[in-house]
Amino acid sequence: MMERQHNKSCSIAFADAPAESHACGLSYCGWVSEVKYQWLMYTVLFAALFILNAVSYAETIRGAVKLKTEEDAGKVVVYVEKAGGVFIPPEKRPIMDQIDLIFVPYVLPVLIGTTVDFHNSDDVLNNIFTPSSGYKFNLGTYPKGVVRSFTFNRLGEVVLLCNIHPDMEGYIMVLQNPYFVVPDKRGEYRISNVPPGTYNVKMWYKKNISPAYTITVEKGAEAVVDFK
Ligand SMILES: [Cu+2]
Repeated sequence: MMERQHNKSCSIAFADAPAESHACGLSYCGWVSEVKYQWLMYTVLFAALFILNAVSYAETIRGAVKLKTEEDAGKVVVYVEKAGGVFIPPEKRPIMDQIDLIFVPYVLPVLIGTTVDFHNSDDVLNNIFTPSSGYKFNLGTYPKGVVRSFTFNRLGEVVLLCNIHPDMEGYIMVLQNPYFVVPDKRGEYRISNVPPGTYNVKMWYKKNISPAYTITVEKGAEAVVDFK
């Protein structure tokens, strides 16, 4: 076994190393391995703290929406009216399905430019059309398993109807930025990673839009907006 000499000038840590810990192997010294292990642990610890910090203190808009029933939760969209920046529509297309003669979800908020896939999960034919101004599309009548798509390039609400089943009604909400969310069943919502700035926050609920709440999101902080 070769004894490996430490260069005392290489670092303070080396110079302070206890002599008895210098039992060395052919290529690595056990004490050096121990120091490396400690540095690795420190690196992992700092990385974990950094990630935890980023998660805990990322800018967020959160709050609650007062709902009459749990079912209403899926009929609400909370969104930032306008935000600066260039926003790329998601590659993964969101889905609007038809299940038991109901549009699912009731409302699908999307970033402008998003292509939505329209499914039919029913054993019967369904149709999708809209009379909403600016679109007036009809995707036709099609059976289970067929998927048709549409790209939404105009802002605002798009009502979805089925010309076979008059009770069917759903909505696409086309929004200017990706800072939107459908609250959970308790009416609570959280919009994460909103850049610091001042925004108008609104709530859409069954065709109605609330007045705007103007809030300022500070760096590393949360802004709370409750809709009553
Ligand atoms: Cu239908």
